[in-house]
Amino acid sequence: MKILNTTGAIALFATSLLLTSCGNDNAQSKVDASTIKVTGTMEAELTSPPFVPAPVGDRDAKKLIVNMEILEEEGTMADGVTYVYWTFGGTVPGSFIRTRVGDEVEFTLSNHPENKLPHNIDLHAVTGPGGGAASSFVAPGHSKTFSFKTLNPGLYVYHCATAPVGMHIANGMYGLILVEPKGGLPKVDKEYYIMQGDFYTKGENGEPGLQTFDMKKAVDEDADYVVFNGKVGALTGDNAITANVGETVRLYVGNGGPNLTSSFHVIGEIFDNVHVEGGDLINKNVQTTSIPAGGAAIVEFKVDVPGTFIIVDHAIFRAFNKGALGMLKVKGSEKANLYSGVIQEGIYNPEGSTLQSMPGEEVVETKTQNKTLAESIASGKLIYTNTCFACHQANGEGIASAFPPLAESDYLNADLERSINIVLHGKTGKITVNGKKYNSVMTKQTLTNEEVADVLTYVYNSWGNNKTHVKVSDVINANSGH
Ligand code: HEC
Ligand SMILES: [Cu+2]
Repeated sequence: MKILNTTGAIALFATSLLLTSCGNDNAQSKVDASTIKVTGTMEAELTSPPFVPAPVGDRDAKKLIVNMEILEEEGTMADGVTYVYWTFGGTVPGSFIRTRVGDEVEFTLSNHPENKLPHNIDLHAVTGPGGGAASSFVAPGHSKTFSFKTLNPGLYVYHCATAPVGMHIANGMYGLILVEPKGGLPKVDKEYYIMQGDFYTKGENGEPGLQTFDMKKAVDEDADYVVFNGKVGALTGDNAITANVGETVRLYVGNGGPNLTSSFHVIGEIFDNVHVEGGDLINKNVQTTSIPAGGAAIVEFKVDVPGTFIIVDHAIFRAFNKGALGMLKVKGSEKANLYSGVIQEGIYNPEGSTLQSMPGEEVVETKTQNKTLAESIASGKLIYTNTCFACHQANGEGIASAFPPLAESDYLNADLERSINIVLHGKTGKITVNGKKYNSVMTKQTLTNEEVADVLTYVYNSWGNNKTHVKVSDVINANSGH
C-alpha cells in the first residue's frame, strides 16, 4: 500500500514536471516557428475524406504549394435525396491539407467558371486577417494566391467566410488542415479523416428529390441531417473505415457545424489519447469527446478485438434519425480474455413463469394460441416498437446503407422461412434489398416463437408488404428447417 502511494506520488510529480516543461516548449516553439528556415519547394498532396495525405515525418520545413479548387455540384445527401453542395476540392468535407510547423504555404484558391458565386477561405491555422479570407475572395472563373507560415502545430478547421457565411458553411464549405510538429506526430497504423456537419433542407429528413437550403431552419438550428463526411452513409457498409486487431487508429475529427456541437463517440472503444480541441493537451481514456462547431480533435486508440464499431454523435437521435452514424470494421481473431461475446443465454423471469399481478387486480387472460389477425398485428406492433424500430425505423423505411427497409421489401416478401430465421437467429453478410446492397449485422433478437410470429405478421401487414399472417407453427417449422 505504502509502496503504491509513493509510486503514485512520484508519478504525479513526474507528470507535473512534464507538464511544466511541455508548457515551456510550447511557448518556445511558437516563438521559434516564425524563424524556421524553409528549404526547397514541394506540392502538397491533397486527399478526399476519409483519407489523409502521407505523414510529414522528419522532413524540413518547405515552401508548400496548395492548389484548391472550389466546385458547386449536386450530390447525394441520402437515399433518393440530392443536394447542391458547395465544396473545396469536390468533396464534403474539403480536401485534407497536411503541413508541418514552419512551412510557408503558398495557397491558390480557384473558383470554377461554372460556379455561380464568389467564395473565399478562412483557415484557422493562419495567423493573419480573416485567416486568409481577406486575401482569397475570388469570383467564378478566377483564382487568388496568398501565402502564410504555419506557426502553431495542431489540427485546424478551414471554411468559406463569404456572406452569408452560415449558408456557405451549411452547404459544405469546410475541411481540415493539419500542422504537424517538428519531427511529425508519433507513427500509427491507420489514419482517417472524419468531419461532422449539420444540413438544413426545405423538405423534412428523407423527403426525396433535390432539396434546397432552408435559411429559416438553419437560423433556428433545426437540422434535418447531421452527418459525417457530407452525407448519410458516407462511412457505413462498404464505405466503412477499416483496421486490423492490434493496430493503432488515429482519427482526425472535425466539426464544420454550422451550428451543432458534436459529442463524438465510438461505440465499444475507449480513446487512449485525445488531442483536446486539436491542440497540444492530451487527455487519456476518454469515452466521448466534445467537438465544437469550427473545432477539431485528434483521437487515437488501439483496436483490441474484431467487430463493427459504430461511430456516432452521442446526441443519439442525430445518429439514428439524422445520419450521424459511421462504422469502423476491425478484422482479426477473437480475444476471449478481452471480450467474451455471449457466454450463456437464459430466460430471466423474476416473477416466475406464470403471469402475476397485484392482489385485487384482475388477471388478464392472455390468449396464446389462435390469435386473430388483428390481435397478432396489435401485439406485433408493440414488439416492433420495442425491438425493431431503432434500426428499421418507424415506417420500416430503414436507414440508407446501414439498415435495410422492411417497407415494400422484395427480400422480405420473397421468402417467409428466411425472414423468420433472420428474426430468430440474426443476420450478417451481403444481402440486396430493393436493389440496394447491405453488408451489416442484425443481432439475434431474443423473442418467443409467438412474438416472432406476431412481429412478422405486423411487418407483413404494413407498408405495402404481402399481408402474410404468420402463425406460431410457421415459426416452429422454419426453425427446424422445414
Ligand atoms: C440492431 C439493428 C437491428 C434490429 C434491432 C433489427 N434489425 Fe433487422 N436487420 C438489421 C440489419 C443490419 C439487417 C441486414 C443484415 C445484413 O446486411 O446481412 C437486417 C435485416 C432484416 C431483414 C431482411 C432484410 C429486409 O429488409 O427485408 C428482416 C426481415 C429483418 N431484418 C427484420 C427485423 C425484425 C422483424 C426486427 C425486430 C424483431 C429486426 N429486424 C430488428 C438490423 C436490425
Ligand atoms: Cu463560399
